[in-house]
Order: sequence, then structure tokens, then C-alpha cells
Amino acid sequence: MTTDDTTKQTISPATQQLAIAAALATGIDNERAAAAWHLIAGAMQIVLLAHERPDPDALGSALGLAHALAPLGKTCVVACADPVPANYDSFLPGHASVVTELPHERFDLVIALDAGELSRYGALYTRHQTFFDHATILNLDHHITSVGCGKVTIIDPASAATAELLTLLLLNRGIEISLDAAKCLLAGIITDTRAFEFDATTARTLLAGAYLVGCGAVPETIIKPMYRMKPLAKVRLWGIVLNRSLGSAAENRIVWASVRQRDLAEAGATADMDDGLASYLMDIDGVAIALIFKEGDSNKGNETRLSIRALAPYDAAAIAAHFGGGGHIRAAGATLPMDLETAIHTVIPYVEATLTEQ
Ligand SMILES: [Mn+2]
Repeated sequence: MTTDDTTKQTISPATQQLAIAAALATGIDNERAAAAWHLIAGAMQIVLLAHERPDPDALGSALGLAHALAPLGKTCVVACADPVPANYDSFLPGHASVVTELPHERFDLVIALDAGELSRYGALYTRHQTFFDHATILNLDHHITSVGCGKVTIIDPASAATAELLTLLLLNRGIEISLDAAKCLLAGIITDTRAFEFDATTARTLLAGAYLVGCGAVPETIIKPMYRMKPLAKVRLWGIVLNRSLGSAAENRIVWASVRQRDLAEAGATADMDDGLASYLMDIDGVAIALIFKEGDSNKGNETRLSIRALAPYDAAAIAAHFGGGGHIRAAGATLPMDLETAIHTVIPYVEATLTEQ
């Protein structure tokens, strides 16, 4: 093969990784990174905390940092008030080592990840409050609403995930990101952005993802179990429910479906398998408000559970509040003391009225 001056040299993967690392290392203020690392450098026994009801960013950040620190001779314990959800097992190396109770209190550093208030670490905090209230804490988080709870706190709302901030910190300090660390950090970034879909995703988020993929982490191994894999019974249930009950009003801007106990039995489904159905209805073209009506267990009397999803400017929480429930502006719910058909005939006209008021 011949080459000449006009032939472009291809960049080797190793060179590309170095270039990405150099770019990401500038994403965090040197002084703040140094202050954070000073606490880590001086500690040997470190407990890394993921917040209660953990998501993959909290756990992936804690496990990812623990994987990065282990080769430096640090003894790390990853702790979370709640157990690791079973469907995270396949993509979070080290998940089996996560403890829900501190083995002792002889830690010289606490690293609190993905939440900026100690109360968010749940029962772990309340059971060891005296220890935590006196401990040296490094707090790393990305939520703009966080107040911070560390001797050194870095809250970076420009990071789409705490795992993105950690990737910047590790690269700024020249710390090697192993394959296991990369898998955990990529899980945090992918799940906090719903696979780079949410508008928190920036070019830098993708660059951090690119670096971690360059370390050997594979997006599909996270995206598939998180967003696509489902039991056959769940698909059967959705098929039954959509075929029998899909309703629409206001020129299809309102859609709803209902889940009966009979449907669950027919599909061989468990009660949680309508999870995701409301979001699925929101992906119908033109829909502004989606509702799921779910028949209560008959031995609890007449009861219907309502889930509501809404696009701006509509307010799911306000609709839920009208029926005695609550939630967030885009996703809310209520429990109505009536049977399924009565609930549908009560709620839909009210939602139609809400829509025409806007
Ligand atoms: Mn997060």
C-alpha cells in the first residue's frame, strides 16, 4: 500500500482516548478537583454512599468511584439504605458488594453521591447520625436544588449525571478508569439521560460517554435491560389492555386505557406490569394527557387507581389533586373510591374540561 501527503492518517483508538481525556479534564475547575482529591488522598477507609431508593446513577457513581480507588490501596465500602434493584445486576459490576448497613464506623472519609442532603441517604443516615454528623464528607452531586453536605462539595448542574462529574474528576486527577469503573459510570450517564434523550444531555455528556465506551463499556448492555427487556406476561397484558380498553377524546389529545384484575389474571401478569403503559400512551402522536385506570383488588372494596401523564402546559398534579391525589407536574396519580367504569366516566369529562380551559 502506498501513501502520499494527501492521505489522512487515521487516529488510533489510544490517541483518541487521550484527546478525549484531555478535553474532559478541563470540564472541572482544577482547584475544586484538587480539594476533593485532597480528602480522598488522605483517607484509607472510605465509605461511598448512594442515596435511598437508588437509581443507577447513585449506585454507578458509588461503585464506579470504588473501582477507581481500589487500585490506589483504598479500602472502600459502598452503602445504600435500600438494596440494589435486581434488574441492575447485569450492568453494575460489584453490585453484590453493596451493603445496606455499615459494618463499622471506623471510616476516615464519607463520599456522598448523587444527593446533596444527608437525609436523602435515608435509614443509613438516621441509624448512624452521630457518626455522619461528625464525619469528613466529600459530596459530589449534579442536582441544581441540592444544598450540599460536605466539607468539600461539588454540585455541578452542567453534568447530566453524577457519573459525568466523576468522569471529569477522575480524568482531571489523572486516575485510570478501569473497565469495571467505566461500566458503572456509563450506567449512570445513560440512565440519567434515558439513553442520551433528555435535554440535560450535552456535547460533553456524549464525550464522557465516548470516553467510557472507549474504555470498553457497552451501551446496549445497559439500555436493553433498563428500557427494552420485559417479561412475556407484560406484553400479553399490554396487548389485552390496549385491544380492549384504549379510549380517546378531544381529537385524540386525551387517551386512556384501563387495567382490570381479570386482565392481569388472563395475562399471567403481576400487579406492577402496567408500569410504563402511561408513558407508552404519551408517545402516541398528538397526545397531551394520558391516563391509566387500574381496578383495585376486589377484597379492598371499590377502588380505582389513576395514573396521569401530561405534556406542557397541562398539569398532571393539578388533575390528580382534584381527585384527592398528587405528584409531579408531568406525572401524578390518585386513588378513587369507586369502580373502574364510574372512575372513567367521572375523570374523563373533567380532563376534557381542563384541556379546553387552556
Ligand atoms: Mn443523578
